[in-house]
Amino acid sequence: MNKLLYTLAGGAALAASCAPGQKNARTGGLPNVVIILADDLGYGDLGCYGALNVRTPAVDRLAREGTRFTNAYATASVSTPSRYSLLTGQYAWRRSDTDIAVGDAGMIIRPGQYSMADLFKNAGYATGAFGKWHLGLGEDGGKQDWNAPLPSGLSDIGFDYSYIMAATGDRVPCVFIENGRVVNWDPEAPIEVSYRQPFEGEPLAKDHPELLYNLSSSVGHNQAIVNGIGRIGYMRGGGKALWKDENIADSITVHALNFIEENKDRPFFVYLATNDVHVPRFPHQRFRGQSGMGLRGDAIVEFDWTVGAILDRLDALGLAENTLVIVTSDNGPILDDGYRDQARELLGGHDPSGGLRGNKYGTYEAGARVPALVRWTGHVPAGATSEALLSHVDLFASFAGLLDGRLPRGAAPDSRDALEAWLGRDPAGRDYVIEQANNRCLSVRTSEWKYIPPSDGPDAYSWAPGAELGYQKTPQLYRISTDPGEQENVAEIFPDIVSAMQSVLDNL
Ligand code: NG6
Ligand code: CA
Repeated sequence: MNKLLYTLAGGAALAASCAPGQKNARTGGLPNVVIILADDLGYGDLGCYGALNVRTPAVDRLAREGTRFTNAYATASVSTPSRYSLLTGQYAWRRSDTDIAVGDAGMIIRPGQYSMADLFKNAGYATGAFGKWHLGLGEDGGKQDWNAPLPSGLSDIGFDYSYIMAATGDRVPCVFIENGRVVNWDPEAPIEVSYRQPFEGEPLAKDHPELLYNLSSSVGHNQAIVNGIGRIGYMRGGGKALWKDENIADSITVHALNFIEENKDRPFFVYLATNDVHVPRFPHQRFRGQSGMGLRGDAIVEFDWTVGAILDRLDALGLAENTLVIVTSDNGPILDDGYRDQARELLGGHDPSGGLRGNKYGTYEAGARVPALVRWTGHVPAGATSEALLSHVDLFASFAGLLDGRLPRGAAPDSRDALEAWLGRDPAGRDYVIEQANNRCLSVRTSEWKYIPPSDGPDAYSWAPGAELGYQKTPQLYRISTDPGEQENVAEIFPDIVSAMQSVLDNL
């Protein structure tokens, strides 16, 4: 066995030998857990990661009071598979139905599948989900009746309470759903949704640019029009239930704050997935102009406001010390994601990728390497930076270790207990991390190398102008330790490393 493989095998054995009980003894009592998951927030988009122009004082405060990670990974460079893995501890590519979901997809995490919310609920926590869901709802994808309680939803996978958007800001239905029912449902305007055909009499964005009074589309987003913005998918009705994009962050944050307040006397788990900074970027008026980078920069300011509101409420309730807070992102950044919001033109030197190569969708580092900050006073080193290799897929088993909870057979099959690394105490972390691109190409990252296997796929997507995908017909190997920008492909110089890395993939 060559050295690399030996190390990989040794690492896995080590992880398996840690008994969860020891973890609990080391950490003491059980904290509340709050995960704040940004959308499309890049590795370089926060002040504490070197952002220019935009100020992010709340997240920067977390960096001072907790640990900031420089090698933390979402499992995928797009949303649905990334979120699926985080919440189930299973790699999304093991299933065929986990790619970017349409807005009327049926539930992807099946009732009966053991989710991260189940883990916390079974440990006595109150569990709440807020914001972007994008993992399907209901039993009958494409045929849900949005005018009635959905037959299955987040309460079937462990969430006591949920206040969510079904999919993304740019996909219909453009309504909030609270515990499986549309919020402010309007009997005068029953909701119809289709991803197949338009509804007669409903104007479409592609035919009526004059109706796009808030934001115009650059690519796609040319079907339903809601709030003066074109969307993906057809929709009719909604009336009073339709969201206003400028209020989305407020709605999500206030519901999370209320949940925290209501559950302040018992342990709680909050999964808060912001709409920021996904398209359509349309932050509230009070954030406009604050970054000097237009709507995308102002959406980062709005994201930071959400983080600050949560931290302030934890302080006010005296819960700051006993709450483990994680801030991270579902995947990397993209500038033009289908709306004319001048994200690229107004950068003013800011680099959303923080010096990494690539972007959302692709195989290169900026696709899945994301900001990650963890604060748990007294347990996580304050003001520290950790280079440990981390993957979101491990949060599940790490929390199980924290809770001393045993997992049912088959639960979270790809998740390893990496609690010590996530708490900033193990400087190494994983032996390798898997990064999934939008075409399902799986790359392997170790502390020294990044391997991208040959894969089919276009050089570019017509629907994501300017995005670099990195799909190539020949192997790519980068010595990431000395070439963090993935500039020099050394696959031909190190064939042994290529085959060792490929065998990691073959043995997954
Ligand atoms: C793409 C959308 C993009 C975004 C993405 C999913 C177009 C042209 N592009 O198809 O705007 O919604 O899907 O993003 O429609 S994610 O962060 O939820 O994965
Ligand atoms: Ca995303």
